[in-house]
Amino acid sequence: MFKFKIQEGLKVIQPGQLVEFPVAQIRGDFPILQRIVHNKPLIYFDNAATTQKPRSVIDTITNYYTSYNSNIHRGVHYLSQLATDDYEKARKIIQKFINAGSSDEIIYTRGATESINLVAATYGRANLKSGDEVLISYMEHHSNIVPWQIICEQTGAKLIVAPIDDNGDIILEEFNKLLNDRTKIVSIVHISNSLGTINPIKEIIDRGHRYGAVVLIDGAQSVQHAKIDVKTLDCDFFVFSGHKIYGPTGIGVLYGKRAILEKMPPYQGGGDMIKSVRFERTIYNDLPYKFEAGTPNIVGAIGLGEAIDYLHSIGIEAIANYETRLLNYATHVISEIPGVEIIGKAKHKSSVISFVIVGIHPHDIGTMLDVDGIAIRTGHHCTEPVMHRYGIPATSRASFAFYNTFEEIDYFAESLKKVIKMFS
Ligand code: 7TS
Repeated sequence: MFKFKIQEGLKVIQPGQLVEFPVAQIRGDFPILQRIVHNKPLIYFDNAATTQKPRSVIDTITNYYTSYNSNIHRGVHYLSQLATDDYEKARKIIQKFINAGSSDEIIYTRGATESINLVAATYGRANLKSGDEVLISYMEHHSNIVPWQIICEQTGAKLIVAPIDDNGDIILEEFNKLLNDRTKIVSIVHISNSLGTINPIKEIIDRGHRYGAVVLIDGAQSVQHAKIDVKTLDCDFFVFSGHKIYGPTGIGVLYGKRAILEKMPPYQGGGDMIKSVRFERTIYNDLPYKFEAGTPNIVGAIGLGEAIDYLHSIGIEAIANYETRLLNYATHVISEIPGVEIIGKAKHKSSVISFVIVGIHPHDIGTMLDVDGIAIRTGHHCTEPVMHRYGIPATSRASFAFYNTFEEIDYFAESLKKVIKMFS
């Protein structure tokens, strides 16, 4: 079925390196990759939406429910202690993973979306006033636009949007011009989910700080592809989702600098986020529990810790290297298909390829590829302003993970050619 173009792929990209990455072995770790879809082997190219889970994560979840399911922090009994230990162990794994100074700076949330909403609703509400500005970019996911719109509406602050160029890069000169003493918050995506652009976040963070702004980095598309070090970056907040990093859905992370988190009011009220409750006055809990009201996603946190351990077992640098070669190869192969236009041609890109084909609606492309067992995403990818910027309603998007192969890309390209032929 596959046209083995691996040698060609290597010639195009980095000769001699492909064999070093044990992709066949890695694929064996992901049970779902053995699936047949519409009588074809599944080719899963929708990794920017959510990633598949390795067996170790699935087993961890099963083991939790079969042997020590229990609520945390509240029980003296054995199971509760086991659950609490693993839940807190995962927090330490996450702390090390992004090099936070303390596990108290790791807040569990439902995902990147909730993490940004938390910052907007607490830090934003407490610190923004009429005339202040929140600076974002044109390539933000809706979850890094709408929470700021809501809080700007409530506080009288203004949302300012830095433009992007035709390649999908932030125009840094314009970004710099938009920074001023009124800028209180800068909130920028690290890697764009619809364009693949890798933003120069260190430069953006440093510039934001020069004007006294706090800087939030949306790492939903970056932690799984690149080593993150929040201390070196010096960002004030960093957010990501567990399900995009081979962990479960419904769990995510907000990293925040301790000094800032301590001053922030709580997000939601309820159990666990308090030290004591009197009708006259409630004393809030210490970090990180102040922001974790109610019974959390215990198994989600434990599963996320396991997912990070799994990533470590492969090595984030090896992953990044292999994914870059997949991206370069796919870019080369797809660019050669007449009629296909890639949207998002930034110099520094992650393993996302958005494209349009003149005369064929992305939904038709997605549906026809699905018949061949290929899962891609079509639509605006929750980045409607990006679509408006390029004057298109939607794109087709193939996004790769380290379990994808060069052969899959070949098969995808052949399938795409069939789609074009059918519509021509
Ligand atoms: N930020 C970015 C850059 C994203 O890509 C996404 C999700 C989010 C935030 C929100 O993450 P969530 O886990 O809280 O939903 N992006 C996508 C996508 O590209 N396709 O489906 C979800």
